[in-house]
Amino acid sequence: NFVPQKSDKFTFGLWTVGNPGADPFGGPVRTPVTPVERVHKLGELGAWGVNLHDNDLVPFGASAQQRDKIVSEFKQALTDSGVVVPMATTNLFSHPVFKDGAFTSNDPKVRAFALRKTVESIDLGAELGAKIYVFWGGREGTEVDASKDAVTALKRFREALDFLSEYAISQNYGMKFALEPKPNEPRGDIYLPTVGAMLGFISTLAHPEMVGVNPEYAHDTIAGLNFYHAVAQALEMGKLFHIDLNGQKPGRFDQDLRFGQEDYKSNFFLVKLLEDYKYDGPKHFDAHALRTSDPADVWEFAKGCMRSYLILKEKAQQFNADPEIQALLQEINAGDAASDAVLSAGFSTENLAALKSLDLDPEALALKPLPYEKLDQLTFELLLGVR
Ligand code: GLT
Ligand code: MN
Ligand code: MN
Ligand code: MN
Repeated sequence: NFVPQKSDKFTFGLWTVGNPGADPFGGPVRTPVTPVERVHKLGELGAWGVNLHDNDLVPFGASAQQRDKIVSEFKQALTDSGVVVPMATTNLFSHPVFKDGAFTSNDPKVRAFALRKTVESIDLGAELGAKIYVFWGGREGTEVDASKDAVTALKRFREALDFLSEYAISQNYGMKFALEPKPNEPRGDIYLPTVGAMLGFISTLAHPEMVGVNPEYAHDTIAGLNFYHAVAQALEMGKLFHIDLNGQKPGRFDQDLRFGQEDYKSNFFLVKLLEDYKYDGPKHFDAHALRTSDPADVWEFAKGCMRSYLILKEKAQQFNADPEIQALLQEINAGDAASDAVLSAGFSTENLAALKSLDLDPEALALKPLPYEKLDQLTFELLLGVR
């Protein structure tokens, strides 16, 4: 039970299971195993894929010869382990050159450098088979708003994305882009901080059809937003290209905890959403083990992410099959044929007349029982395994 299968499409970033446990107050606490070893172990544990930044695999500044050697060894590991690379991305945040942003830097040379690095990283992703390319604008923001014009910053970000879309199309890579919002950290404020902001921005791009979002549980939760609602909007728009699952307490620094570690109820509604609406993309765990973990515990972390998802998936099936819960939902959602017909027919002179002639008594409607206390308690009991 709860054994991950390839068909679950669980993925991890090389940077997640390779996280050495450093934080702003202390250095690394464990020596990560090599990318090749990480891939083998992920394969053993039942993960479907591994994702990477260019520099998770090829160190910044490596020669072409070094790059080719590293990449060919990595490809061999992928073949041997049966693990695929569904998503790739660029590290545009670690090197000091990006300290004031990459695509939105005021310095055109920095912007050009970021663009060229991303072109090369897209090539690497394509070579490894990635069909999704993520853009997380970690340093695209400010602490000092006098330093950058926010309108100009958006224009620069668009310029870069349009260039890169055209590039990927010109190479026939068949790639889709997924933009990942985050409100803050490492910058004081990051541009396009929410899923909704990204969705709005996408409609202004040259190739909106190839661009969607990569929402992350922790990023919305830091800001106190309802992640389930944000993901639902992206999904409803056909823009949920990728998802980053993890754990996070609201109002804190970016914790990137194991999926399922915090707020079971919101994790449950998230998993239920993905399952009920048959989200078919990768389920990426963008998280890392606690700083207190030793190397063995890192793999417990990875197993835990996948197992928690599968447990919540079973709970969603149980919820959908629970007679008492379903009866309540039916009661709450009971329709009225005449009103439904008017609401779904759209505007016309005849339908406007039909709307006006509906028998609608607000006093009576307000008395309709909404037993949400009961419903939420049943949900709680189901999740805690006492139903
Ligand atoms: C970094 C960030 C994540 C992004 C990764 C992709 S890197 O770990 O915190 O949320 O998804 O660039
Ligand atoms: Mn992420
Ligand atoms: Mn995060
Ligand atoms: Mn993070």
